[in-house]
Amino acid sequence: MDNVQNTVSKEEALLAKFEEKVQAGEAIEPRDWMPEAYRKHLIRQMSQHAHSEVIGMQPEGNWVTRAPSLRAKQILLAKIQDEGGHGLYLYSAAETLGISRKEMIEQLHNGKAKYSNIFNYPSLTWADIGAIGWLVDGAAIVNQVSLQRTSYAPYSRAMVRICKEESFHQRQGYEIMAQMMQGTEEQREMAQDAMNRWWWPSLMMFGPHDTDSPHSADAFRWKIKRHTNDELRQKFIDKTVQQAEVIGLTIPDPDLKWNEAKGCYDYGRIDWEEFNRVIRGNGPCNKQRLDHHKKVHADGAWVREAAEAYKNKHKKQSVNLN
Ligand code: FAQ
Repeated sequence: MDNVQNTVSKEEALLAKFEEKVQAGEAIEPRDWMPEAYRKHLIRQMSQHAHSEVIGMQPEGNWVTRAPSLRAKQILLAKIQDEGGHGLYLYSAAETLGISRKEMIEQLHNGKAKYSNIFNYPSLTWADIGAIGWLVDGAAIVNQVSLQRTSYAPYSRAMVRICKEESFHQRQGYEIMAQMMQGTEEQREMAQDAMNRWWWPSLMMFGPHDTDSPHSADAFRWKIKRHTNDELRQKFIDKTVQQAEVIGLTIPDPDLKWNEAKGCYDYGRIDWEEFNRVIRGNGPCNKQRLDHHKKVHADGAWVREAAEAYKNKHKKQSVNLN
């Protein structure tokens, strides 16, 4: 009985110290004690984030062979490669929480882990590549700038690096849209059509409204989140409306209106039924995205086996030398 009580009071003391540290704004490192719920919360969010980066390569990959110039192709290739790199930083950061990359991929494949709603839409024209860079990376940056100060240190460090690259991504997308808006009537229509299709799903990227966000309370208590879903969504809207105006694009929202009293834009109703349908696996491209990931993952098994064999060979050699 004494032993049980000792363990309980030791656990309570550790929890109190952890909460104190988080409240003081100190970062949590992998070797620090942390409550199981904090660890699980981070694994959920970080693995979802990593999967999003990697699955997010697919809609853009669709246009590599059809980029309209060598310059455009080089830029797009570099961007897609960056996204793969972001996935790798994030998987590595999540592994410090005691989950393996293999387990995370299994959870993606069996539907236990999600990835961002946005990557379940098709990229139909070259203007979609502009819209993805400008709107999707634009939304991702707003969210990730805030996550640079998240309480878990490996996640925060990954975010600092990722944000630098995302700014370049956002600009390449905006450049494509700006160029198309200076082009022919058909090109302008193509850019507006891409804007119409990507605008609302981009707003959904920030997650449900604060009143319907079950994870936010813990995320704030533990300083994983620094701003709410709605605050970040508003920030993105206010920034993007002006950028659209400059190049002559119309935001597809008849209720969008500057609110002088609040100092921000009011916007129309987001279709949460669509959001829920998409994140539950029934969006236009969910099956295609997951099937492709599964196939490529299986095709790459020999690379993982070769890397493992190489590592083991070197381990043996260094043991022999000692
Ligand atoms: N998509 O209680 P909350 C990128 C789920 S990277 C799908 O508010 P939370 C770069 C949520 O998981 C984009 N599901 O959750 C790029 C939860 O369900 P669960 C990825 C979503 O975690 C560009 C339920 O709804 N970025 O784009 C989404 O507190 C171009 C309730 O939600 C990140 O992942 C969604 N959008 O807040 C790459 C950022 N939103 O898990 C390639 C890090 C919510 O209980 C090309 N993540 N859900 O089954 C976050 O900041 C947060 O996780 C939020 C959601 C804000 C996304």
